[in-house]
Amino acid sequence: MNLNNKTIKGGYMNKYSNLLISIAAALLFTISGCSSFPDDPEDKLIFTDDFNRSSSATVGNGWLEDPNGSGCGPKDITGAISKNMLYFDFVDAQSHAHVEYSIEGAIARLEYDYTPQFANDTLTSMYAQILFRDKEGKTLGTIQYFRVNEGYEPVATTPTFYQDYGTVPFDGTTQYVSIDARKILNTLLTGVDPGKIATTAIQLTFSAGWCNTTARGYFDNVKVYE
Ligand SMILES: [Ca+2]
Repeated sequence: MNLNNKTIKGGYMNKYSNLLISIAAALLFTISGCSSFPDDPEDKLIFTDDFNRSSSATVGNGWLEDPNGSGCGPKDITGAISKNMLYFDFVDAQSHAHVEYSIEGAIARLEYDYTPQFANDTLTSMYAQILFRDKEGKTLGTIQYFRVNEGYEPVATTPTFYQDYGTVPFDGTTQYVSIDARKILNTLLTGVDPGKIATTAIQLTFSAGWCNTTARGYFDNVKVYE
């Protein structure tokens, strides 16, 4: 779903539908005693980061930073905080940089926004990975939500790897993502034993395939549910 969908969806909300929702929420409160009204009542929000903090060269709030590390040009590019978002800024660079946040157990859902701001070449991508790991830290299975401007082909699903593939313009439009990790784990990652999952790592990656790529992008509003 992109921002346009969000806007269209919001456009349907008139005062009457708001009233109906209020009545429905009031009924739910009465019946269940539940004060919240989540999308999926089974999912519980366990981690959130809106990156609303001072601009900084480091991301903070428990995120590990992994620089691009290889390829042409500078090899020390990491995430930063800019405009109250997580920011990646490649200038004449290559390869991929990511940040990672680790959570105990298997997560149910990951949501975030991202803005592919600018890219001067193809093979520029922004993606999230959900890595299910055992107690030794070995990755048992991976969900990858992959978006590239142009040039990469989809990667086939295996019992331990699932890719949601798509193309996206680097034109500054904010995109919303919701990944049903529990469903993918239970139905597609058939090679992963859920009982062996000790931690889930969330990785947010910015990647440039060509030398001399100048590209920028933001991630924001990360929400993790269990
Ligand atoms: Ca923010």
